[in-house]
Amino acid sequence: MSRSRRFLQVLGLAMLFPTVSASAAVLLEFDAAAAGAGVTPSAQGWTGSGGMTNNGSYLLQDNTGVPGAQSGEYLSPSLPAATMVRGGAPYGIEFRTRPLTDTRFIGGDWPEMYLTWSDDQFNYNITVDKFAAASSSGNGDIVYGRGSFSPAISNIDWTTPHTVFIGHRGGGGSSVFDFFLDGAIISTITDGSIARTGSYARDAIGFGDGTTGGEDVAGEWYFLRVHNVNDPALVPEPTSLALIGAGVLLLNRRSRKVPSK
Ligand SMILES: [Ca+2]
Ligand SMILES: [Ca+2]
Repeated sequence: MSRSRRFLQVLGLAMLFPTVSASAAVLLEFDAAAAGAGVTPSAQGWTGSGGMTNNGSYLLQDNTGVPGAQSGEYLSPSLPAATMVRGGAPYGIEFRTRPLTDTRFIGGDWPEMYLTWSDDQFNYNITVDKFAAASSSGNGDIVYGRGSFSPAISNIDWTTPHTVFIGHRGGGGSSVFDFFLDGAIISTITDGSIARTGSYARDAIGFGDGTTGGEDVAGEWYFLRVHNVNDPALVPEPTSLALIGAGVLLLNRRSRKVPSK
């Protein structure tokens, strides 16, 4: 390959995908579609009480038709120690989801459809909520807290699934979490607002229905990932990779017209 052609390709990559870090990596993942129908996180090293079904598109969390209140959650394999450190290195927790029934605005119901993780000092949790606190219709939110149901992302139309990305930024011994919805930054919450005592899912994530109390919630979980970057713009998406491929092809075609030196 000529130097000019190589230069054109590198230039093309830089133009098509300017912000991707070469070191961006997925640290752990469960992707329902990639796993395939019938395959649950239990088959990929996740633990927990489980109980969801995979239809080939998403994991279905639904015990609403079962008499009495149930629980069923998954805990990911642990990442290397100190992957999640308060005030430490970037990480991002990404998941695509859709609640099918509402989480009540009642303190003990926060784990009915939740996601949780812990760093070296604290445990954190968010709840997927079909309708905003105290509402039984309209749009919903992603809330944090246990009883306060404070919104990190509001006014989500859950008639379709959405992708949530929680980016960890550390510095000066403390952390903030940037909340993104479908790639757009929505809010930044300080660690102390979300932090709870506890170490469940340390250097890991857990998700699902974590309580046998309250009222069960049904919902869809499409994929869950932990990244070593804290901004979804730094995560290569399959569509972007396809664009790169198309760009390189185009440059290859064009470069045939450039005489070799
Ligand atoms: Ca609600
Ligand atoms: Ca439950």
